Order: sequence, then structure tokens, then C-alpha cells
Amino acid sequence: MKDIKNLIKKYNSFALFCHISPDADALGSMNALRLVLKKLNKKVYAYCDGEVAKNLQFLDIVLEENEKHIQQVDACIMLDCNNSDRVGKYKDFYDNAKVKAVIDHHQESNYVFDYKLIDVTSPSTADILYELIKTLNITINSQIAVNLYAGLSSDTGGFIHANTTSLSHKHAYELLNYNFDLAEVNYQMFKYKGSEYLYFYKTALRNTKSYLNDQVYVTFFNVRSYEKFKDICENPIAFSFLEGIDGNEIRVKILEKQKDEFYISFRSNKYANVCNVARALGGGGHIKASGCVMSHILFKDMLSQILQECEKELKPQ
Ligand SMILES: [Mn+2]
Repeated sequence: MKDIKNLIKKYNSFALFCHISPDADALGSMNALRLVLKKLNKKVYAYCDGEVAKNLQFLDIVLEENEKHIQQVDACIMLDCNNSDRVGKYKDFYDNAKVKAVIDHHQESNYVFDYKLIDVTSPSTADILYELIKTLNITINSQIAVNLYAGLSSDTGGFIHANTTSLSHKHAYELLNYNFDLAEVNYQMFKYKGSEYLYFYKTALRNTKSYLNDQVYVTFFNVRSYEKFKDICENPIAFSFLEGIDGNEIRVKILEKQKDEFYISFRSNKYANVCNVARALGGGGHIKASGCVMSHILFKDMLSQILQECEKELKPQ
């Protein structure tokens, strides 16, 4: 933490970056730091390769488009990622920065930074940043607080994922003292859906079939339905409405992104190791979330291979 404090003390102008397909932790952390640096009378510009989703407009983030500032600032800070591959179209700018810094909670890459604050045990970048901000001599206002709250609550799925700690709750408890509309923020982050979701859910339910005594659900989007709901299909939480149904252990999502090319992802509920399933089919991932690609195969052959591998990971009933 000292490292980044020195960086902030030493330099006067900064460019901030977060990862592509930005979530609330990426945008919220970046915007909170932008506001803090402004309070410290620093020049600061925030860059992001990607749209701010409609439901994150409440963060009131100000993004800079003009790239010329990047070459002029003293230092560049990357947030919620730790490799320049993750900042999309700003990669070359970041690679050529005079001074490179990072604040993050993801598994470390080999990328070399001059200033570094990475804590892989932290549930969010916002949690790390909040601890840092508390040591700086500034008054936190409600806008800074709401950006930090958005980041830390988003990465814990609203304080329900296994990464949630007592510290997450402590930080939230403290930030709630800064008077922002909590119900509205939670609505935007955890409930809001575009109107097209009704049609997406109808299609998804129609295309979900249950196997192996309801222990495995398979949802299939063929080329046509994938094209129709592409954006929603790519949202990892769009299919979470199938999560937690009693008796179900594995959820399989198959997206036919091109004719005969199937992008398959696996999620397990409590115990099944779906990394083994994906590996057996040429992919990989984590114990509870994994994926693979299968192509030029008959659907029924693919399905029987998938179910065969899933069955190996299920407890005998
Ligand atoms: Mn994060």
C-alpha cells in the first residue's frame, strides 16, 4: 500500500484504465480513484475500452476519449486487471507509459509494474482501494462511497458468493454512512434487466432439458436463437435463473455460435467437479465453472458424450 501512496504523492497527473467488458468493480474502482485524485488536486483521465452498461449509469463515470493525454501524464494506473492485454484498445498506450502502476485482486500475471498493489485474497478491487483511500487525507463523499459500494457488492454477487468476508460487510457498513440510495443501487445492480429478457427466458426455458434424474440441465441455443439473443447469452449471469433448484447439480449451456460450432459451459451447484468434465472434452477451467468447444459433431453424439462425462462426477443416487 505504501508503494501506491508514494506514487500518488510523487506524481501530479494520471491516466486510469480498467478491463474490457467492464463490470461494476472495474468501473466503480476506477471512478472512485478518479474522484479521489481530483480531490488531491491531481490531473486525472479515465479510459475504458467498452460501453458503460445502462444499469451502471448511476456511477456517474466520466470517461476520457482523447488519447493524447495518455502520453502526457506522469503515470498510468490499471485497475481490476494486471496485464495490458486486458485494457483492449489502450494496450499500446499502457505498454509505453513512463510509469506503470496497478491496483487489483486477480491472480498475478508476469507483467512488470513500477508500482503495485495486488491482493489476490481480496474479494474486489474496490475493497483494496477503500483501505487505501482511508489512509489518504481526504473526505470521502457519497459519490466516492457509491462507486466503492458498487464494486465490492458486485464482485461478491451482492454478498452471497463464497468470496464474501466479514470485511466485505464491514466496508459496506462503513460506506453506507455516506448517504446514497441503497435500494436504488441494489435494484440497478441486481434486479434490472432489459425488456428483451422476457423473450430470452421464454426461449431459454423452452430449450432447457433435464437429464440423469434432473441432476443435469442442458440449455441449448442454436445458431438462430443465439444470434437473436447474442448479448444476453454472453452475459455469464443470464442463465443463473436455473441455479439452486433442488436436486440439480450440473448446468450445461450450449451456444451454437456458428453452424456446427458449439461453445459449451458447465456450472456445478455444490460438489461436482466440472473441470474434469470440460477437460475430458478438450477444454478446462475451474472446479465449479468450466468450458469447452466442440465442433463438427452431431448434436445427439455431443450430448451423449457430455452426459457420460457429467455422470462420472455425480454421486450415485
Ligand atoms: Mn474485480
